[in-house]
Amino acid sequence: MTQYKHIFILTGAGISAPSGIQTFRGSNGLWNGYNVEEVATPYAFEDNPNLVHNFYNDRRDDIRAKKPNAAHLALGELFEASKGMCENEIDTQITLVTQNIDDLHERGGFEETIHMHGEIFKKRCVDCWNVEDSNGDTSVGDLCSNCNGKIRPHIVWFGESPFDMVGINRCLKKCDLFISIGTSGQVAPASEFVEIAHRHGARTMEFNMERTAISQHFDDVVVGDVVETVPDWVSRFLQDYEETDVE
Ligand code: BJW
Ligand code: ZN
Repeated sequence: MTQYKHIFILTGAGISAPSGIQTFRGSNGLWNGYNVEEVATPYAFEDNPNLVHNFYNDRRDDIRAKKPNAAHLALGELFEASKGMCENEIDTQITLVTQNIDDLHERGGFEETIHMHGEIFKKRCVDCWNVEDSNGDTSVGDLCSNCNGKIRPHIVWFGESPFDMVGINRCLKKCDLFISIGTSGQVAPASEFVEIAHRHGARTMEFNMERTAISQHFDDVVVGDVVETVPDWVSRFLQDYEETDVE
């Protein structure tokens, strides 16, 4: 396993599900009575900003009370090893891109997580794009401290461009191992990452509770709960590294 020089990890709602954060496309695709496909759009925010603010206020309260699980912590350990911040030092660059808007990767130790769909603990101005931390509720009356423009959640809705796509594409093309964890593969462009990485020569692995709509694109599919499969893979990866180092 140690031949990998650059690992790209993509995570989705399934990694935070064991922490108690609901996924999007479970049995009925509802989040506490809200339909994500209807509420997570710029049109919904135009038509009914109160509803959208309340949706994210509820989610923020929910997420604040949750804790990182064993899968987040295992990836945090991998991050520390890649930075030489612990006894396991690895000569592998790790890029972690999450579709999740929660902060459980950061709280689990992966400090440089890229949030392609935004962050629930940030808000921004619709006019000047001034981004600020947002720990409390937001509402229609909130105005930008920079230009008095309207405030919205710093979230990527359907039809909007995900963040950091230039850097993400660069990393996808140069990684030699692509890993997808806990995502259904139903939302583009994240659903296309595996094919890009594969086309550029990467080995590809999927970790999910069940086979997904895109499982056929992966070299290896690991079916099971991420709290078991991810720590297991990370510990084997680090152990393998140590053994190769000793030789
Ligand atoms: C476990 C587990 C355990 C559970 N162990 N596994 C037709 C019309 C209009 C638009 C489109 C269209 N066709 C395509 C589009 C594009 C559109 C899209 O893909 N729509 C589809 C729904 C059809 N995409 C966009 O609009 C995106 N923008 C875009 O494409 O811009 C163009 C562009 C591209 C490239 C460069 C520049 C420009 C934007 C997408 C924004 C997505 N936003 C959301 C909501 C905001 C965030 C939030 O509020 O939280 O992001 S939608 C929602 O889905 C959320 C998620 O990040 C995203 C992905 O969901 P995820 O993470 O995969 O969750 P689930 O619930 O689907 O799956 C969970 C998985 O976990 C399951 O597989 C379980 O089995 C597994 N699991 N527990 C292991 N314990
Ligand atoms: Zn502003």
